[in-house]
Amino acid sequence: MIGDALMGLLQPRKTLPPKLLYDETGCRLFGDITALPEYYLTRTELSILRRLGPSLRAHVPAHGWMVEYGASSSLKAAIVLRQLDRPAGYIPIDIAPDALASVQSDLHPDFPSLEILPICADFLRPVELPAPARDARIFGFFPGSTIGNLEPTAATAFLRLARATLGPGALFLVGADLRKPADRLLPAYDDAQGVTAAFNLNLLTRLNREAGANFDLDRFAHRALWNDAESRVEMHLVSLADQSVRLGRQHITFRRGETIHTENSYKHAPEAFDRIAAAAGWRTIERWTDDDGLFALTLLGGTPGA
Ligand code: AVJ
Repeated sequence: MIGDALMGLLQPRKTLPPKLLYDETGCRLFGDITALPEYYLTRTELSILRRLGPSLRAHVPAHGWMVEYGASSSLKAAIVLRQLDRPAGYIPIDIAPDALASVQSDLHPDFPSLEILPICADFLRPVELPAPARDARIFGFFPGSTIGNLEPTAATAFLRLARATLGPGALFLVGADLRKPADRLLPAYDDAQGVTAAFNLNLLTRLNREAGANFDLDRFAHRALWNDAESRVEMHLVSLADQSVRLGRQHITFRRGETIHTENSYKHAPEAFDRIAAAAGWRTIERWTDDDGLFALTLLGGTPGA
């Protein structure tokens, strides 16, 4: 972890890997973010998922297996599984072993005959499905707009990898936030209560605790900005002074106003999303959005030969 952090902080334009945001406190704060009035993403995605019903069932074969990328809670899986035709199995993939254990124990009572085989892994690396799922009809599920954290080339690489994991006949339902005016986007990443600020700044608290750093939390501030050319919201931590910070044995200097770029949230227009998916061998079968066009769930299927 120190290695990852240090590498980013020694670049001319300082960055920290977004996955470091999600320690225990970070996960709790992100949970708080999803309930904020300004953070429309989670609540909008849930409303779309709840209404998929027959239109999803028309595409997904009975007795299939669902594979979920980034399964940190059972909420969305339960909503989707309930709308599928007698699903046989469910494979949640997540890096957090505790989250996986509670997903399994939360789902079991409601789906007693569903075979649940969790995989603890970083889904940006190749994952092999367990034997019972190998000859099954596979339905991949990647909710939450997590794909928006990835630059377009990385998103394509991920989707290509997912296609290899899920197999040529698989379907893949991917949630992604849509492009929209900055005055709607920015409050979602810079809320009035300061929860997102606490989430971003917690990264420094974590480095102080786990990487022997001495960031002064009063000398950095949260900043969210809309990068229109890249079509993404960026989170930064701005240095409020000229200062030097220790990280392990290194000293890192900051000029006043210099930032550490901590996260990107890409907002793809539907055509842009389709292009990214097509470059990875997927074609768009159907797309569901809310009435306000805030968020999209896109059902992908394989392109023959790709
Ligand atoms: C978990 C990546 C979907 O980008 O909206 C929320 C993370 N960062 N507020 C997002 C996040 C700041 C979130 N994702």
